[in-house]
Formats: sequence, structure tokens, C-alpha cells
Amino acid sequence: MTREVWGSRAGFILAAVGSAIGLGNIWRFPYMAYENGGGAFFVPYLFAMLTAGIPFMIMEFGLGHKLRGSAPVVFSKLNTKFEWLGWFQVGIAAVIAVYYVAVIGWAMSYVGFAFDQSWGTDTNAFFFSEYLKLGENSPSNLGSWQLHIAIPMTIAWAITFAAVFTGIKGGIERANKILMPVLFIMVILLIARVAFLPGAVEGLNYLFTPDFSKLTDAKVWSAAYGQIFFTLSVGFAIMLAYSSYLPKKSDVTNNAFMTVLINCGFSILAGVLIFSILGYMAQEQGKALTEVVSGGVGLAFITLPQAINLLPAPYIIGPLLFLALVVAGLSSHISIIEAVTSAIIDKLNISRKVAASVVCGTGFAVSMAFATNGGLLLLDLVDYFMNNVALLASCLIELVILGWLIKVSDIRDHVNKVSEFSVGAWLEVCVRFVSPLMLAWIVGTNLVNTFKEGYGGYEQSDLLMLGWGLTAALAIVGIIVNIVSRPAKDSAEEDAQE
Ligand code: LEU
Repeated sequence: MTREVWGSRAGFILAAVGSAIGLGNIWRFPYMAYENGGGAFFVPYLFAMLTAGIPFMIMEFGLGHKLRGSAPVVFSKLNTKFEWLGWFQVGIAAVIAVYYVAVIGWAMSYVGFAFDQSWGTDTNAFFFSEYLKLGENSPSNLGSWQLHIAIPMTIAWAITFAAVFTGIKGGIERANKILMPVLFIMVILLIARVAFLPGAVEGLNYLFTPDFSKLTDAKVWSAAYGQIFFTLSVGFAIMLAYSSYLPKKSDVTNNAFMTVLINCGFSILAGVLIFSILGYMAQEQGKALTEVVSGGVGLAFITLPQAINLLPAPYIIGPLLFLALVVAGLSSHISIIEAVTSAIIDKLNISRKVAASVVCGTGFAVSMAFATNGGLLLLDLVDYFMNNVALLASCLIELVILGWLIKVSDIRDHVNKVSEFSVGAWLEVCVRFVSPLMLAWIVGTNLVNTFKEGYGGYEQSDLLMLGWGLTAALAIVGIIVNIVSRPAKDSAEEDAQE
């Protein structure tokens, strides 16, 4: 089978940017920036972007372009012993896919609620009790299935399925060519409106006023690094898959820089949007901003609805805000599913249509666990482990392989051969020293803290099964697949040397 290719350079960049820009940019980034010292967060964030984000993106685009395969193929071509890491990454992507779609589903429901603000004044009670119907649940006691959550999730799956089933150029590229411009236009229109509301400037001051005392806080650095991999979709099979469809003649370095800079620029725009609204809300309520902000999921589904209640023309701004979340989420969800699908196509040599049907069918069924009373708790616990343990560990192992177990200069040479401007030795400094050291420290701290303190007050048995157990299971499945795989597709290692 000849490998599919993107139809145009712009198409590839839009798809890569579509993957990177997602739920993580709109509600995670603004809150993280706020929580970690406002303007001071930008120092570690930019540092993480420069030392880890850009190098990772160049390496992954370079590897995907050179070795033309999904994550397991790429790693096994580097050395057949490394194939397991590819499957571990595909596993992380698969797990993220099944809960990410739940948040897209909630956002879809909220587009509808926003028209008449049917969430009422107590948006907290509305979200937890009326919408999620959270009762005496736990991550392992999910309660009953909720049709009103399952329906929007099904719509999201249908869109993702249509794109991935149709193929790289006709499906994924075309979807992103619609979704990305729509997203940018919506966000710019929203900013143009809310930035002039009274109080908006105070909100922005809050976000951008540096608190340099936070720079000595290890947590801030850990948050910045954690955010950068998730937001750029690197380290868990996605960008490897996307770049494996690049045509031979492609400017890898330029594409990588554009993707990173557009994504991080968009995060700042999202920060401006959200904090203008929060500043306005604080002013309207006569409170300090610190009193009105809540974190994580709460920022999008509790605080924002409250703010929308107070906005002029809430029936326009409200639906647009949640629609932006939906659009950003969908283009990312498509990429997560493609990461899994392309790995299956490569491994089993089956058609895209069959692979996409199996992946989406299974993913859909599993994701229904999140359309339950306890779905939020399950999501919270699994998301914590995927982001803070599995993903960061996967990135660290990838760095060790790329920086120490193969010749990183080979990849740099390849990248420089095909790109307009050359990447200097700084790439190797980042890949071999700066990033692995930072990550080793962060992963180590996360592991020790999670071991000692658990997470979110969940039962030990839940942490063991759905956190540690799930993460270990992904690694073990990867290792088993690696072992039973036919040893070395003969030409594999030669390919890698090319
Ligand atoms: N990069 C995406 C985001 O920031 C997430 C990823 C899982 C596709 O939301």
C-alpha cells in the first residue's frame, strides 16, 4: 500500500495546529497561568516551549517524515527493541481519546444551554447535580448511564469517525480546513467584544502581572513542562502519525516552528479572552478576581456560565464561547484517533476504513463509561495519571532513546537536508541534557508525591486500579506486542541508517 500524503503544506499545518489547539488551550492554559503566578508563568512556559516543545516537534516531524510510519513503526525502525514505546504512546492516546470526547460532549450540551442560560444562577449545582447528576459516586462506582451526555458524545464520535474514515487528505485535512478558520474567527470576534468590557483590563493585569517569587517554586516548572507536551500533542504518537504523511519534499523545521508558535500564540489569545471575561465578572459582582475564579473543569463549566449570565448579549457570546471549545476539541480528537488508527493500519496491514471502524467503534463503547453519574470522577482520576505519570514518563523515555541510544545528529542531519533553515547543535543540547534533566526531576517528583499523598482524596483501590494499574497495563501491553512481533522487519534497521 502506498502511504497517503497531505494535499498541501497549508493542509498539514492546519491539521497539526488543529491537533495542538484543543481543550488544553482554552480552559487549561488560562487557569494554569493564573494559578502559577500570572505573568511569571510565562517564563517557565516559554522555557519549556524552547527547550522541550520546539525540539520535540522538530524531532517528531523529522522522524515521521524520514521513517514514514506511526509511532510503533518509527520506534521499531530505530531499533526493534523500542517498538513497545510506540504502543505505550498509542495506548496513552487511546485512553485520552475516550475521556477527551466526554468534555467535548459537555461543551456541546453547553452550547445549547447558553442560548437561554438554562443553567440558572447556581451554575455549580447545575453542573454537578443537574447535568452530570453526580451523587454518591466514585471512579469505580459509576452509577447509571446518562443519555443526555451520551447523545452529544455520539455526535462528536460521528464527526471524528467521518474524518478519520475518509482519509488524510479528503477527511482529516478537509475537516481542519473548515474547523481551524472557524475557530480563529470566533475567538477573534469574541476578544474584540469582551476586551472592551469594564473590568477586562483588571482581568488581564491579573493574568500578565508577573509574580517572580513563584519562579523558585518547583510546582510552577512542573506545570509548565506538563502543559507543553499535552498542548503540543507530542510524546504520545500524534505528531509522529501526522508527519508520517508528509510528502518527501517538506520543510520540517519551518513546519515545526509554525505549529508550536501558532499553538502557543493561541493559548495567549485564549488567556486574554477568558481573563477579560473574568475581570468583567469580578467588577460586576464587586469582588476580587481571586474570589470568582475556579479551576480545571470548573473554569469552563461553572465560572464561565456565571460570567455569561452577566454579559451583554449572552445568547450570542455564550454559545460562541462553548462552540469554540467544541471546535477546538474536535480537531484534536480527530488527531488522537488518527494516532491510534494509523498504528493499527501499519501493524495489521488492513484498510483505513476497517481500522477506523474498529478503533472508533471500540472507543465509542469504552467512552460511554464517562456518560455516567461517576464519569467526572473517573475522568479526573484517569486524566491525572495520563498527564502527570504516563505522558511525562513516555516523553522522558523518548528523550533518552533519541538523545542517548541512537544518534540524534542523524535526525538533525535529515531535518537540515530537507529544510530551508538549519537547526544548530542547540537541538542536541536540549534533547540530551536540558529536557531529560528537567523531566527526570519532574517525573520523579510526581511519582513520589502521588505514591505518598495519592490524588484527589480517591480510595487507594481506585488509584491502584485506574491510575497505577492502567498506566502499567499500557506499558505491559506494549512490551507484549513488542515481544510477539516478528523480529525485525528485515530492512528496518537499514532504513533507519539511511
Ligand atoms: N493538544 C490537545 C489540547 O491541547 C490535546 C491532545 C490530546 C490532542 O487540547
